This record gives sequence, C-alpha cells and structure tokens, in this order.
Amino acid sequence: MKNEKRIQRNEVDQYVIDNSQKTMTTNDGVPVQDNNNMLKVGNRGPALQQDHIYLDKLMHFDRERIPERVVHARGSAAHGIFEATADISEFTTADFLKKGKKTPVFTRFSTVAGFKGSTDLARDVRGFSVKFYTEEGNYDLVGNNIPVFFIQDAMNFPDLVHAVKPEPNNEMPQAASAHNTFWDFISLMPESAHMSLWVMSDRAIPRSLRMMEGFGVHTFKFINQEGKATFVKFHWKPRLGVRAVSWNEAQKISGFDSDFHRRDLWEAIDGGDFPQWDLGVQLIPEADEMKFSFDILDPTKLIPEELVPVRIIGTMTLNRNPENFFAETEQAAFDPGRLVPGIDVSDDPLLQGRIFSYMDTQNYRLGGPNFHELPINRPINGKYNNQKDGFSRFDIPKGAVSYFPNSKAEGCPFHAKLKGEGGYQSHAQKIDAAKVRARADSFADHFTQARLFFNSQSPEEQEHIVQAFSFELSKVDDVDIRRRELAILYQVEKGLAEQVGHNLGLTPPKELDPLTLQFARQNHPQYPIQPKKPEIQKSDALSMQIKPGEGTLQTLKIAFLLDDGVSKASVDTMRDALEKEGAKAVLIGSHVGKLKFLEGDTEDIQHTFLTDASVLYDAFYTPEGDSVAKLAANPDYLQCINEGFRHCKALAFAPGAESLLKHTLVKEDKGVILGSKKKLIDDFINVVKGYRVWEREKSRKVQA
Ligand code: HDE
Repeated sequence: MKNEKRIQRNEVDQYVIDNSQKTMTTNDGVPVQDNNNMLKVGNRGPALQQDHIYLDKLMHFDRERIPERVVHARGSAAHGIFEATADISEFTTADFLKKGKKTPVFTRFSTVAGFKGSTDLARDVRGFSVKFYTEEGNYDLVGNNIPVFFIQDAMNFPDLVHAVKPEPNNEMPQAASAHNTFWDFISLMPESAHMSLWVMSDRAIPRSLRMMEGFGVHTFKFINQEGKATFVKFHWKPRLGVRAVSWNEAQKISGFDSDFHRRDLWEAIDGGDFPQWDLGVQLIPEADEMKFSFDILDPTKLIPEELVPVRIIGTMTLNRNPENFFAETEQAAFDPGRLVPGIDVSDDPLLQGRIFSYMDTQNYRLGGPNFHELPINRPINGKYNNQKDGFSRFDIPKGAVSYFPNSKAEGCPFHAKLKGEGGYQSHAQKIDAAKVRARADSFADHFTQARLFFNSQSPEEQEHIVQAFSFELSKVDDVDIRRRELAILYQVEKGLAEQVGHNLGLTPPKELDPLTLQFARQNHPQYPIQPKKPEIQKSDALSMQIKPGEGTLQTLKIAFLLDDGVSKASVDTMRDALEKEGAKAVLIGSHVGKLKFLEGDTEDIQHTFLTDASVLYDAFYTPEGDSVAKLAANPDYLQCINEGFRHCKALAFAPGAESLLKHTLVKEDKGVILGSKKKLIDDFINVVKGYRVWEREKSRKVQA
C-alpha cells in the first residue's frame, strides 16, 4: 500500500546497488570465499601480508569517514517532487517554475552547531536545503527555518561559527549556544539582535522537520525574457502547520531519542505520510528597492508579509527516503550559487560571500572537483564541457578534444545560444561606485525588526523567549557578558530586558555597553544612527500560534496509556476517531508483545513505559478497564501524565479511568478531557487541534 503511493525514482537512482542474491566480491569484483578468516600460516599462525582480500576490506574501512560539514553537520534528507502551480512567466524564465512542471528534488534539513552525531533537539536554527534537479541543471535553494541571519557580511561568518561551536580548549558544550563565547560575540554584535530573538523563540526547537517553515533568507532576483529583474524572497510553508515543543521537553527528548526528528521524518515517509510544503514568493519590483524602512539587501531583515504578500507558486512533496545515508544525505553538495536561467543573486553581502564558501567546502569535503559526478549531485540533463581529470573522476570523456574553441570536434560542446537554447545569463546590472570595505547606513538599524518580532508573539511565546534568554545567559558565567546582552535587549524591548534581568539578578543597563558601541562603530562610525519609522508594529505571520479552525491532527502522535486488562472497546472507539482525523494512536503498555484485552483478545504492541516517555507524544488518552488499577501504582504512568500536563498537552480519561487523576498533580482545565463517549472524543479532538494548551502555563504559573 505505502509503496503504491511512492512516486517513481528519478534518474539519479540508476546508481543504486542491490546486494540481494549476489555473491560477495572484493572491490575488484573477485568472489570472496571466506569473509571470516585472514590468510594465516597455520590456523594459529601469523597473518600474511599477501592477503589481498583482507587488505582490500581494511583499506576501505580505514577511510570510511570524510570531513563532516563545518556547520550543518547533523542532517536528515529525503527525495521528492516539486510541482509548479502558478504562472509567473512575466517575472522569470526559470523552466522548472513553469506552471504544471514537475521536478525531482532532494531536501536536507539540519541543525547548525552540533557535530554529526549530536541531538536533533538542540536549540538551533535548522537548515532547509532543496536541490531541484531541473531540466536546465541543478538549482539549490539553501535556506533556513528562520528568515533572517545573525550577521550582515560574510567576513564575520567564521567568527560567528567559532563562537557558537564548542569552546576550543575543552570542546564543550556540544550543540548548544548556552556558553560564554557565543554570547560574548553576540553581545558585541548588535546586528545579531533580531536573529537571536528568533533563536531564543520556540522556532529553534521544532516539533518536527515536517512542521517548520523554510526561508531563502536573502533577497534573490528573478530574471524574465526581457532580462528584467524582480527581487524575490522565497518561503516554504508546511502543510502541517508550524509547531514547536517546549524547552523542557526538548532537553528530555534529547535523552529519550536524540534521533527524534530524523526518525519522525523517516517514519512519516516510510508510512506514506508524505510531508508537503508550498513554495511562496514575495516579489519586489526593482523600482521599489529603496522603498522600505529597512534595506532589502540586509540579511538581518525580513519583509513583513503585510508589506509584500507571499504568492504561492508550487508545492514540494517528500515521498522517498534515501537508500543510503552516506551516499546521498552525507555526499549531497548544496551551493546557493548554483542557479538556473531566470534566477540570480542580489548584492546581499552575506549571499555574495556564501557563493565562494560552498563550492570551496565541497571540494575539500568530497575530495576534489568531481563531486558533481556523485550520483546524488548529478544534473539529470547531463553535463558536457571540456573540464578534465582531478581526483575521483567517474565519467569517461570521449575523444581527443578537451578545449574550446575547437574545429576538430566541430566546436562541440556548443554555447547554449548557438544551439538556440536559453543558457544562463547574469542580470546585466549597472553599478557605479567606488571599491570600499564598508557597510551601508541603511544596514544600521538593528533593533526595529527585533522589536517587531517580539511584539508579534503571543504572551506565551514571549514568555518562552524570556525563559530561553534567561536559560542561556544563566549558563554564561561572565557577568560582563550578561550585562552587555541585557543592554542589547533593552534596546529591543524594555520589558523583555527587565524580565530576563530579573532572572539573572541584574538591572539591565539603558545604554549599549561601550564595548558593543566600539564594535558597532567599526562598521558605522556614526552609530547609533536614527532608524526610519517602521511601516508596521506587529505581523501575525511571525507568530506560531494556531488560529481557530486552522489546526490539524494529521500525523500527531497520541499515546494510549494502558496495561493488560484494558477495555478493547474503550481503546478502539477513541483510536478509530483519532485515526479518521489523521492522528497516529500508539499503545503504550508495561511490556512489548501481546497485550491482553479485558474482552479476551490480544494485540501486539511495540512501545512500553520503559522505552518511551511522555515527551515523545503530543497528547494522551487513558482508556478504562482492569488496567486502571495497575496504572495507579505505576510511577512511569503517573510521570507521563504529570509531564504531559506540565508540557501543556491534552489529557483525556475514559469515564472508568478518571479516578487516576487523584494520583497525579493534574489540575482540571480545558485540556483535561473527561466525559462520556462522543463528548469525550469530540472535546479531545478539538483540544488537540489547537496542539497545546499554552494558557495552562499562566494559570499554573509553571513553565512548560
Ligand atoms: Fe551556510 N554553509 N554559510 N548558511 N549553510 C554551509 O556548506 C556559509 C548561511 C546553510 O544541507 C557549509 O556544505 C557562509 C546562511 C545550510 O548540506 C559552508 C555563510 C544560510 C547549510 C557554509 C553562511 C545558510 C549550510 C558547510 C555566511 C541560510 C547546509 C558545509 C556568508 C540562508 C547545507 C557545506 C546542507 C552549509 C558557509 C551563512 C544555510 C561552510 C560562509 C545565511 C542550510 O560552506
């Protein structure tokens, strides 16, 4: 059934190797007769150096690791298809964006700071890279799940990364920004204020990779048939909505399942629940380049959707897991400079700097200039040029001619236009300026959009931001750094600085720290520069709060907490209703294997209180039956309920299970669902549609 739903493989997959029914061979294809014993002198004797079969195996093993990505090392990916759904030919000639066109894609999500084996639930930005295998060559949209960035100029990037990575003397902490060097850097760089608010929000701890937005971050350009440019910002909007977990949950998930996001993506695709995102664009005519109160080339700014609406132009569906993590996910080489006709870069100085770094890093990481020939990186339309040789050349170019122009190969390969094909053309932009190392004054307003972001959050979201700053800065042991960062927060929003200050036992300074000012003046000698009046004070699109009627149960995981003796009827009525809504009901008992129902029959279960924990689920249901007495004495059950309550999740109890409440710390509220059959089910579904009962935090005065 799930295979039927899969979309056909693309050409890249002709390289997939299947060992089934094959005889084992060495890497040279020599059949191996004994894969257990080295060649030895006698059966107890020393080994022989002539053992080619052993050497072949170990030589390969010794080289099985390649350098991991300097940033974004931890990632998970999937294949899929992009379908263009709107006619935008007046703006771009990009072939894959022509209405109705379907293009294979490979999409990789990642955390930034942690090493390859680090936890998925680190507080961090998530990478969102999409490789489109278009008929005009590969196009990579290498974005993040946050629409802005920490810095404005690529020159600062290695320093930012050195600051957030584990400290070089003791290599601590792993995959975490809550340490001295990160906040030392950030508190000296007021331009990172906006992004640091996003990273301290729950956007940095997504519920699932399938429930995140994606952003191209920079402004790019669309180029049309006449060579006319239109500025464009890219957005990916998840069909499942944007969801996050709470920080306390995130930390516990890291312990119970550090592959939580990777597993979730894999299992969803494997089970036929293909995640989808709509691709949206914000289009800005060239004439409007300077129209806004901020500079559209500044990557620390977003364009509020109220000023330029997002137009949906296509849909991406991820429908196939990789066959092999290393060959595909690890060897995938993304590059924001990899563009196709109809799309060009803008002058954003961060983007300009990225163009060099990605190509360079792939050359190093993948061992030379032929990484394009790895199956996962190959363009589906083929590549034909005169480039030669280099490490690991897989293709075998034919003939004596590897230069251009030539007559001996009749001028082949041709220039695109000689054959009447489009070919890539850069935007013929006119520039008249001096070469300088400097930054535009239009990049000097660092706080207005940070304030816009904060003011656009719900009270609960704001509270989470306060808690996140408080957590991170409490882990910083240098009071000067704490104070410097508080001064930045004060510029963003007095109340935010005061609340964080309270948690740190400090009064936030009203003025930026002299050291921060000194650094800001390296870029803007007149800093602070009076900002322009912002167009808006609040933008709904920046909040993750679910609007009434917009929530869905699709693929949310609901734990049924039970034990032997549970009533099958009580399980099945709820399970059927939830599954109709697209949710996943998971039975959790005290042992794996056969669960015995009150009615006598059995069901195989996979999950237990030993292997699982409340943080791995979105909501809880306790059915009735003889199991209830057992659960009352089960500390893992009680902890599950208490934690579910703390993390603002919905908790439903069948009428015969309500007595369990008195053993827990739960206080009844709209998320504690009791009642008889239909009402119980309807109320439960309604509350879970809202995802979390965040209001509970306020009423209990306890952080989730
Ligand atoms: Fe990256 N970035 N980056 N970055 N980045 C890399 O490329 C770099 C930036 C992003 O799934 C590296 O292949 C510089 C912004 C993603 O494989 C490296 C600058 C955004 C990924 C690199 C930036 C990103 C990377 C490391 C500042 C959001 C993972 C390994 C000028 C728009 C791609 C690699 C994947 C990876 C450099 C800033 C997103 C070193 C110099 C802004 C999603 O080349």
